[in-house]
Amino acid sequence: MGMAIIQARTWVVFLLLALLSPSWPVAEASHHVSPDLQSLDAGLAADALRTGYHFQPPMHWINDPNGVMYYKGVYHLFYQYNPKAAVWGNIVWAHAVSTDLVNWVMLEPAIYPTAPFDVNGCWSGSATVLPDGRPAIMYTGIDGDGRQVQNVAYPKDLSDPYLREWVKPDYNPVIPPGSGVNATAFRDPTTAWLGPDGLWRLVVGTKDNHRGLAVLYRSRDFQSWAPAEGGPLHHGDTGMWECPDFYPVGDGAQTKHVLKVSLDLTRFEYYTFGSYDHANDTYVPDAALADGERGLRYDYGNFYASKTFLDTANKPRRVLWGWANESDSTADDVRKGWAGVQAIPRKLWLAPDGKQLMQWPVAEVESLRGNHVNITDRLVEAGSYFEVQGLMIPAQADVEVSFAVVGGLDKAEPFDPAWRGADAQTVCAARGADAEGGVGPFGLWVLASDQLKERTAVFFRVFNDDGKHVVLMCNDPSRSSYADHLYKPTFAGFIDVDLAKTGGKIPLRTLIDHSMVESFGGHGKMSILSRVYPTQAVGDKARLYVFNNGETDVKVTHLNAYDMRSAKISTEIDR
Ligand SMILES: *[C@@H]1O[C@H](CO)[C@@H](O)[C@H](O)[C@H]1NC(C)=O
Ligand SMILES: *[C@@H]1O[C@H](CO)[C@@H](O)[C@H](O)[C@H]1NC(C)=O
Ligand SMILES: *[C@@H]1O[C@H](CO)[C@@H](O)[C@H](O)[C@H]1NC(C)=O
Ligand SMILES: *[C@H]1O[C@@H](CO)[C@H](O)[C@@H](O)[C@@H]1NC(C)=O
Repeated sequence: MGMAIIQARTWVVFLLLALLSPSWPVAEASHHVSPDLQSLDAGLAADALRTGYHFQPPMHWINDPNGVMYYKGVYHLFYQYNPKAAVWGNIVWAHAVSTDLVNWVMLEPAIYPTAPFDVNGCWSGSATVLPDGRPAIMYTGIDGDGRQVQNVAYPKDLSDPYLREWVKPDYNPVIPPGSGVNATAFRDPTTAWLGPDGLWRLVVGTKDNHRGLAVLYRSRDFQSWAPAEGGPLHHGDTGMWECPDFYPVGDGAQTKHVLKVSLDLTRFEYYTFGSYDHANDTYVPDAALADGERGLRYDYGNFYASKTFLDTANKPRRVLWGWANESDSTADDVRKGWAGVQAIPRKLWLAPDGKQLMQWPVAEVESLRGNHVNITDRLVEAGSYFEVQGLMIPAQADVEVSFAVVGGLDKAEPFDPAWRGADAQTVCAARGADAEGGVGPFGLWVLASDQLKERTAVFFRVFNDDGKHVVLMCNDPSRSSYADHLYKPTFAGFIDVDLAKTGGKIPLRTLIDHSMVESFGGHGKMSILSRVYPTQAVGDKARLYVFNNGETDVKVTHLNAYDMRSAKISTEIDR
C-alpha cells in the first residue's frame, strides 16, 4: 500500500513549526551550547566526508541513540537531534525506521518539547516493550525550572508499525528528582525490566559530588515509581554516570548482567558484568573487573552514549548502537552542515572464556558488499608495504584481513615498565605506526593518498613483557589529513590474544566510510573507532595498503576487501 511521501524539505519545515513556539533557554548540560551558531542556514549538507553506510540524517547535529527497539517487524532508531543547526541545542528525539538495520526511512521527530515537564529539551532515554506488546518510552525532560525529570510516552496508534506519533500522559513527570538528588545531573533512564515480584525496574544515571550513581527505581504500573530502599544498583568514584545500560548476556548458568556507563568526565564508556540478584536487586561485578577508567570498554575510540536492545527478530541477539562525534572543529561542522554519526550496529555477546564482551557488525551490513578483492598468502617482509588494488571506491569499503607473524616473536620489543598501569592509548602515542618495531607495527593504511602523505594506520604491535607477549591494537590518525587543526588521538587497546597459541595469527576487520574508520580486532575482542578528515584521500582517490614497519616478516594469509554500496536513507516510505 502506498504511504505518504514526506520530502526532506517538508520534514525540515515540520521541525521548524514544531520548534518555533517554545523558548530555548540554555540548559545545564555536558554539551557546550553555541547560541550564536543556531542558524537556519545550515550550509552545504553534501560533503565528501559524509558516510555512505553509517547512519546519518540528511543534515544537522546528532548525538545519543535513544529508545532503540524492534516492533512488529520494524527496527526503530531514535536519536538526539538539533533540527536547526550542526551544533548541539534544541534537542528532540528524531526518528528513523528500518527493516534491516542498514537502510533507513526518516520520519518526523517522535518526541519534542510540548509540555511543562519537557519544555526545555527532550533528552536521552530508552524503550521498553511491555508484556502486552505495547512499547513505552522513558526519556529525560528538561522542565521549566531546568530540572531533569523522567517522563513516559506511549504510541498514539499501536496499529502503525512506524509508531509515528507519541503521546505524553499528563501525569508526567513520573520520576522527578527526589530529595537529595542533584536535579541538574539526573538523566538517561534505561530500558525497564520486570522482576519475579511483578515490579518494574529501571536505572537512572546521576552523581553525588564526585560519585557516579546508577539509581534503581521500581514501579507496579509503570506510572508511579519509587527509588529502591536498598540504595543504588551500583556506584563509582568517577563523576557523573550518563547513559547507563543494564542487561543480561549469556544463557543458563552462564548468564551475567552487564552494567555500562558513559563517564562524562572522560567522555568514554566503561562496563562491568557480574551477578544480579532479582530478589534483592543486588548487582555484584565479577571480582576481576574494575569500575571506571581502569575498566573494560566496548570501544577504545570515539564511541559514546551507547545503548543496546534485544532483537527478538533474530535468534534473539543483543544489538549495540553508539554515537561517534566529530573530531573536526565547530566551524567545520557549521560549514559541513552536519555533525555526528551512529557507529555501525553491532551484535554483542559474552566471550566464551567469560572475560569480556565481544562485538561484530550485524550480518545485514554485508548485504551492501559489492566488488570483491581477494589476496591469499602474501608475504609482507620486514619494512615493506603493498597496495591492495581493485577496489573502485576504497573510501567506502569493508576489509577483512588475517595476519600471521611468520618470523617468530623473538624480536618483540621490551614492554617499558614505565607503561605498567598506563592505558594503551598512552603506549600507542609513544609507539605509533611510524615507530619501527620488532614484531609490528603491521596492519592497514586506509584512506591513504597516492604519495602516502595522508594515511590512517590501523595496526598491531607486539611487546615482550618479561616473557609474556602483549598485543597492542591501535588506530593512528596522526597523518590522516593535511588539515592540522583536527583532533587526532591515537586510540588503542591491549587485545587479549595469545599469539604463541594462535600460531602468530591475528585477524582484523576495518569498516572504512569516508570520515569513519571502525576496526574490529581478534574476531571482535577489540573495537576502535576513529573519525578522520582526509583532504586528498577522498572517494575514488583514496587508497588501501598493507604495511609492516617491524623487523619481523608477517604474512597476509587472507584478505577480502569489498566496495560497499551506500545505504538507502530516504524520507519516502515504500511498502
Ligand atoms: C549538581 O550537578 C551540577 C551539574 O553537573 C553541578 O554543577 C553541581 O555542582 C552539582 N551539585 C552538587 C551538590 O553535586
Ligand atoms: C541478596 O540475596 C543473595 C541471595 O539470595 C544473598 O547472597 C545476598 O547477600 C543478598 N544481598 C543483600 C545485599 O541482601
Ligand atoms: C580467493 O582466491 C583464492 C585463490 O585465488 C580462491 O581459491 C578463493 O576461492 C577466493 N575466495 C573468494 C571468496 O573469492
Ligand atoms: C568528541 O570530540 C572530541 C574533539 O572535540 C572531544 O575531545 C571528545 O570529548 C568528544 N567526545 C564526546 C563523547 O563528546
